[in-house]
Amino acid sequence: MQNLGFTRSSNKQDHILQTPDTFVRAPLPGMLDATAIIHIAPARGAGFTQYTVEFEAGGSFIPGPTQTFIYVLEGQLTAGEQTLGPNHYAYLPEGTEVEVSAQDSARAVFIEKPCNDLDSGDPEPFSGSEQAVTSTPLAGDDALQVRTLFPDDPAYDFAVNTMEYQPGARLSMVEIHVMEHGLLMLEGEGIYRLGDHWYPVKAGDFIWMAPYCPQWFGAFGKTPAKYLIYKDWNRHPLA
Ligand code: UGY
Ligand code: MN
Repeated sequence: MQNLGFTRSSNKQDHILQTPDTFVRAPLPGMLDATAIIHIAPARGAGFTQYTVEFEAGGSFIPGPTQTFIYVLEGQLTAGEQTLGPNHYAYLPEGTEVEVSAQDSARAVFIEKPCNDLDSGDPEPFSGSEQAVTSTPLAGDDALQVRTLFPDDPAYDFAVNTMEYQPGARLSMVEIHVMEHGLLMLEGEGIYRLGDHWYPVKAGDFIWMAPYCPQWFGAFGKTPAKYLIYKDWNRHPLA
């Protein structure tokens, strides 16, 4: 498609908006009939990686030894003993070696973070279905529901949540905080404020927010907007 150099994607000092027209695919070690879209990595200053893996039918991937969170977007994956369908997730602690494979084509988010373990205990593997998690309203707003996918346990040094906004719902404040975010729009659309820019965003878009990036979201359209969001968590900033 000829777009004459136009894109909604943007790469600013404290944030990135990456829209699907600018996604670049490349294989990673351990992949067979699969490819990765690396959304964010330490090369850009992040403390984690987030990428989408696209599996062809029969494709497989053995992630590296870093602790890894997997969230299935489409299709079905087998990870070791487990079968993960759409909206299912799994966490693999550091050092786990598991082959992730797809009988038919599938897509999944992979998030990896070097472990900051201190003396907080060993993180255990877990898995689940996002839809089975009870949601809680953010700051008492029933129109903005958060699902926390990680156990509430200091052994885990990052968190991944989903946030679902009814049309018209919005964050009650502009947040500015030390944690960074990797965010994938799963459904719907809205306006994201990042730094001093306001971007129209929709399902399929990826956003990275550096520490202290001013951030705010408001949903529009006729259906809910929902995103998957990573943040570093549970550790002192000097750790
Ligand atoms: O968890 C968060 O910091 C979340 N409220 N941030 C965001 O949605 N941009
Ligand atoms: Mn935030």
